[in-house]
Amino acid sequence: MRDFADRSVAVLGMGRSGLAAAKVLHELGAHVYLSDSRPASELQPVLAQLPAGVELEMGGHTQSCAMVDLIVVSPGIPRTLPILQAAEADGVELIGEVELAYRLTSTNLVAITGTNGKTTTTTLIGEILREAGWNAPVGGNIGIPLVTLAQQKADCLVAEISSFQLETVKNFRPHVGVWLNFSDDHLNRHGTREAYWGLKKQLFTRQREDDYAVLNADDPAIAPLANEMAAQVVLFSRLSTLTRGICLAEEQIVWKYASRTVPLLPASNIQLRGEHNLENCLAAAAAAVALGVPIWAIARAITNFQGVEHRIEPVRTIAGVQWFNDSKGTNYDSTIKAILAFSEPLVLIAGGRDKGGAISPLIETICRKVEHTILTGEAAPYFDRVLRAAGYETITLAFDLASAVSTAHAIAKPGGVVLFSPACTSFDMFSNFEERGTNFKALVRELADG
Ligand code: UMA
Repeated sequence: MRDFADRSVAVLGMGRSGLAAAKVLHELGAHVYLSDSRPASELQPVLAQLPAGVELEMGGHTQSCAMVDLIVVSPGIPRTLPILQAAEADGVELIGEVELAYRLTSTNLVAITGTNGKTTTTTLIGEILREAGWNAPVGGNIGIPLVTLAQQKADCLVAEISSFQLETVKNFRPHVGVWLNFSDDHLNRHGTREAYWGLKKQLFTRQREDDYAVLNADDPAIAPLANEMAAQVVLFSRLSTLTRGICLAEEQIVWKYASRTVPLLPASNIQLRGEHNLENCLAAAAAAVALGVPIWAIARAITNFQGVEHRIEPVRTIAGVQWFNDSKGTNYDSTIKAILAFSEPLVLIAGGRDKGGAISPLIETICRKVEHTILTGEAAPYFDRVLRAAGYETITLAFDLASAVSTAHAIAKPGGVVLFSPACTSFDMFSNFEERGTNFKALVRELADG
């Protein structure tokens, strides 16, 4: 499976994933054909990063990219693309970069999926393992593409895995799989909630009895799977006292196994806001105990963990108003969780490109918890309409993020919070959520103190 010498491989997409796959395959001696739908004029910075010998196609994917032994497709490109469907019908194997990474690595994988909290939990698991002295590089859907890490010598690899990446796995089998939570997301790509759920489940379907499935016992879409896993199940729960697994007892995070209750750390040690972040910590602790990490390392890493950029990230306090950047709030559920993390009077800035799904829980949460909502981006008229239909009227429409920030500055009162949590993707106005969040923070830093 690891022998790619002299095989012809088409890599679709010249983004982070495709570039990484093309480089690794080229190093392994494959004939690489790299194809992107964007024209050459937009790809100049990318071309400079490519090794000589990689064959290029730009401005679209032609039949040539299907006349190969193997196609490696980037996660942003759906496998429903006609050229891909035709190639598969002709017997060409189609995989994603994560599957390629799996075929190249001999290291155990810890893979984290879920609708929300993936990045926080993945980063925290990496921190716990680092604290314990493990060499455990972190990547996948965040940061470094998994294929870049695949051939490194390591104790294990820690990877955030998205539903997009799970569309194109075949053999992928993590030693520890974590499923954090499940709610409507990416329906514009996957079509139905069931299809999206089925993709997430892919993380566990090839696991064996010496592997571990870390599952959220509180999530009705996930908990029933505990009875059908081939892997050993480690449950975590914020809401119930489990007989086995990671849960809360007398305000401690505890690990229950074989009739024993082992305290890990006081829940109050967690620095991150929100019940969802408590769940992320429980999940990370569950993955760590599955891996046999010492308790002191789990406790110390969780205690010291300050969260990741763009997730309820404190930006600054101006005249008694705290500002938070939650640009990674790219779906309704994520924004609901961010809103619920605050008890202070709240001004919310939301909007971007809507991803669809059941919006009423978000509307209900805004009506109940948010004093004033500032809407921007493509979704603004739709959010405005559904909020007003629910009887909520403290809304301001902002032309762009800069005017949203200055409006929030004028409205928020001392003791309050301004939360930027879009509930939408950034693609209407920015390249990605990182650029959007960085932009927001720059705008907030420019505000006058008084
Ligand atoms: N492209 C084509 N043909 C098409 C469509 C796109 O050639 O039909 C090209 C684009 O012109 C572009 C490239 O494909 O050059 C983009 O590929 P991509 O969208 O897969 O993006 P990458 O830069 O390769 O980043 C991908 C992940 N992106 C997506 O899943 C959309 C990154 O996750 C991931 O970090 C990276 O691989 C490395 O693993 C980002 C993301 O938004 C963070 N993920 C989604 C999310 O978290 O919600 C799933």
